Amino acid sequence: MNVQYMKRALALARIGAGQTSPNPMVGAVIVKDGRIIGEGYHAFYGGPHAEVNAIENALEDVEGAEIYVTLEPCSHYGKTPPCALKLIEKRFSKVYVAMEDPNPLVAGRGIQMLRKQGIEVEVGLLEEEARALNEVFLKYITQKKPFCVLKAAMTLDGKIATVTGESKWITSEASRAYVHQLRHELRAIMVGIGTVLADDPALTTRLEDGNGRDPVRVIVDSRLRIPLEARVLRNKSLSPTIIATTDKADPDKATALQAMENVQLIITPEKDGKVDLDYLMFVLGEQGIDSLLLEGGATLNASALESGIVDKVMMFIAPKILGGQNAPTPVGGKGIEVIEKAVQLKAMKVVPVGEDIMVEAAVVGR
Ligand code: AOF
Ligand code: ZN
Repeated sequence: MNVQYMKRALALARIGAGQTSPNPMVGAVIVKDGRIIGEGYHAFYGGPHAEVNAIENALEDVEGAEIYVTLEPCSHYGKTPPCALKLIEKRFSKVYVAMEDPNPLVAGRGIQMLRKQGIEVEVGLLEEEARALNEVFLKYITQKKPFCVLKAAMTLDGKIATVTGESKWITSEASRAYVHQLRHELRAIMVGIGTVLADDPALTTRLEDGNGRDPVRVIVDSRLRIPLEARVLRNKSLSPTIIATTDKADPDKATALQAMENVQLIITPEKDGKVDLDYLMFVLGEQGIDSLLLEGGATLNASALESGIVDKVMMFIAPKILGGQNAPTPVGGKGIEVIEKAVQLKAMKVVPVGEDIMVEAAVVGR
């Protein structure tokens, strides 16, 4: 057993980032006599699975070889036949699996199939890394709701804008580039109407190489205050803009918006006079949106945390201090009164990004 081979398989899997959704990123490495003889990964949604690509790329006969796969080989007939069968057919001697596939269609059956045919299977090598890599897939395949990342950029004293509302630019160029990479990798981006009225953002992906994929833009606007000239409605993007509103909004405005090219309306029931975010996540999930970057604004961030839709937070912190009693912070709303009821986070990680730091943590479900 060699951890390095699984590390390599995880690195291969990552190459598929942004291309495989809503399917997982998967990598595979074939080892014979202590040498890597084949490598593969799942390159794009609907394409061949990692194991098949690795076998295809192998430089020698794979019979008797070992294979390291970051996800349990599948057992179902989907867009491709089961990979577990392929491994049996090719007479692999041993399969190292980082984690079981949470897809209800697989869920241990792939491992079972292999073992039944006398192939040794070892599960759990670098499992934690594999789970982190596919955190989006893990949530989406089991709950059919998007994995939601709350992102905010602030000063060291926790301000997301000055007292006069100026927020361009708090963090460095490096942090902004990081965020554009996130916009490319996650399927949707969500902001509140307050942000649209204040900044008129385009919410597109701008990567240096120009190859970014735009996220689906979701604007939470319970009273349809969005101006018809807003950039998110006008700029040409291959991704649609979704306006999430309630049945209390002006029906004429709704009709006008619906008539616009590339614009879609989602009407949710009212919750405390606002869009029901949990219901919205359900509808977005139904549309195949597996992941969402919440670039909130204080009010929407508070509602999102309160309604329990947030899975992860990413706080970019710049080496600046702004002060100001009334300068906004990333989470507004009414606030929580007792520390005991705070939103709990775990697995906190600190990543230096240019001259800033990024603090990342998972929300502990309540
Ligand atoms: C992938 N790539 O390398 C592996 C996957 O729709 P299908 O037929 O491509 O099947 C998708 C399911 O197959 C996916 O949800 C996961 O459970 C399993 N494994 N999927 O896209 C891969 N190994
Ligand atoms: Zn497969």
